[in-house]
Amino acid sequence: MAGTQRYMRYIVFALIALILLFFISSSSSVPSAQWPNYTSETPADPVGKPELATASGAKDQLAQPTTSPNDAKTLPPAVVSGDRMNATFVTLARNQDVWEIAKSIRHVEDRFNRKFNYDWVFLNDAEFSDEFKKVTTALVSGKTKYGLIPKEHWSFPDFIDQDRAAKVRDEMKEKKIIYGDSISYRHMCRYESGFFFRHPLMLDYEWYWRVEPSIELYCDINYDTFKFMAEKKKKYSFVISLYEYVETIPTLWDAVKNFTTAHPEHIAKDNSMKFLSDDGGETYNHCHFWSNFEIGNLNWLRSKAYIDYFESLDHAGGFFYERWGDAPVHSIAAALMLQKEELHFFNDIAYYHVPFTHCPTGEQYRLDHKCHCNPSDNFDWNGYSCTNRFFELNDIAKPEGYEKEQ
Ligand SMILES: Nc1nc2c(ncn2[C@@H]2O[C@H](COP(=O)(O)OP(=O)(O)O)[C@@H](O)[C@H]2O)c(=O)[nH]1
Ligand SMILES: [Mg+2]
Repeated sequence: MAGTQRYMRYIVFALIALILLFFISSSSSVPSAQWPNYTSETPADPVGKPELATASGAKDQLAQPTTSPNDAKTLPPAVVSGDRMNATFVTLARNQDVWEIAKSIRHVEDRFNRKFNYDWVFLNDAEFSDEFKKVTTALVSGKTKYGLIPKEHWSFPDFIDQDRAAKVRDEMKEKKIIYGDSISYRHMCRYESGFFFRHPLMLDYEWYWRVEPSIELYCDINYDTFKFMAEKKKKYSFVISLYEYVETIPTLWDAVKNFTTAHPEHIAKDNSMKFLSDDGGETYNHCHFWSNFEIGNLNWLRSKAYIDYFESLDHAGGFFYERWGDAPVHSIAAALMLQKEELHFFNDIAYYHVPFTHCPTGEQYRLDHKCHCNPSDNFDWNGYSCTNRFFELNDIAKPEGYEKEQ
């Protein structure tokens, strides 16, 4: 009996010891994993912060604040509060462009529009497919609208001599001029020059931002660019400028001069002729703003001045007898018919359209806005860019650090 009692006592002791051990092991002597607190207002400071016992790499990062530059303390609200402008994105595309425009949308949404939720208008000379609509609607945070281009805006005007136009296409093909033999590219350039802003879906809006398939944005844009345009009284903007292929526009400047002679009332007094010409307007230097990116004012494009300009050029026939691009057509209009203060260069919108990159000059800006472009790819200060002229004509100081990028 005494032996059994002793045996029972051993079992009770062993049980108590086990329970005590369990409590000790689950108490503070072994630290539990904790997330660092990024919500405080002061920059991440390792002193007094709980240690990360689970990941030694993360612990090292906290010990060296310089290696942890993301001191955005709180996540910004998902959507910026306040009013919106009467603005939309606009894309001209074919159904087969769906996956390339999907990439562009993703860039635009991630860097800008998820915070603003602006609408997006898609235009096409054929009906959009269900797939195109489904994919793009899923990606855009604002409303999406799909428009069919009326036939008369995407065909040869009756004053065009078909034989002459066909001959030009053959010659340009021989000379290997890019898109030289393409009919659809010519309709596209003419449409972007004179019609997209008059499409019924676009009539609801005052501001547009043009987006093409396969473009990229490299920095966060944390303000409403449309509001900026309105508040600063801007009408047209660009990120990349360059020289046009001469072979595509041999008589464009003559047509422009005919227009300015016929309509001197449409020419702005304080214009940007110096951007276009080095001899006071006698000849064109071929500088233009690259129109695959544009943020601009639709009312300006719908104005009598611009419509007179477009109709005058259209009747000159160069969209078909040459291969006039919408970039020089828009640029010449903006440079001559707007006051120079109404044009804007968005240094802060980091952009890529094959083959050129605009990566903002200024390291601090790039770091603050989480840019992922390589500054050595920046085209602005390259000899083939016209952006330098824009700075000189407007007498504005070039961004700090530009010399290093020349
Ligand atoms: N609907 C439609 N869109 C077109 C056509 N050709 C070009 N585009 C669009 O017009 C824009 C310019 O065309 P793109 O091929 O990018 O020309 P590039 O940038 O000058 O090489 C893009 O938004 C294209 O999606 C066409 O035949 N039909
Ligand atoms: Mg393109």
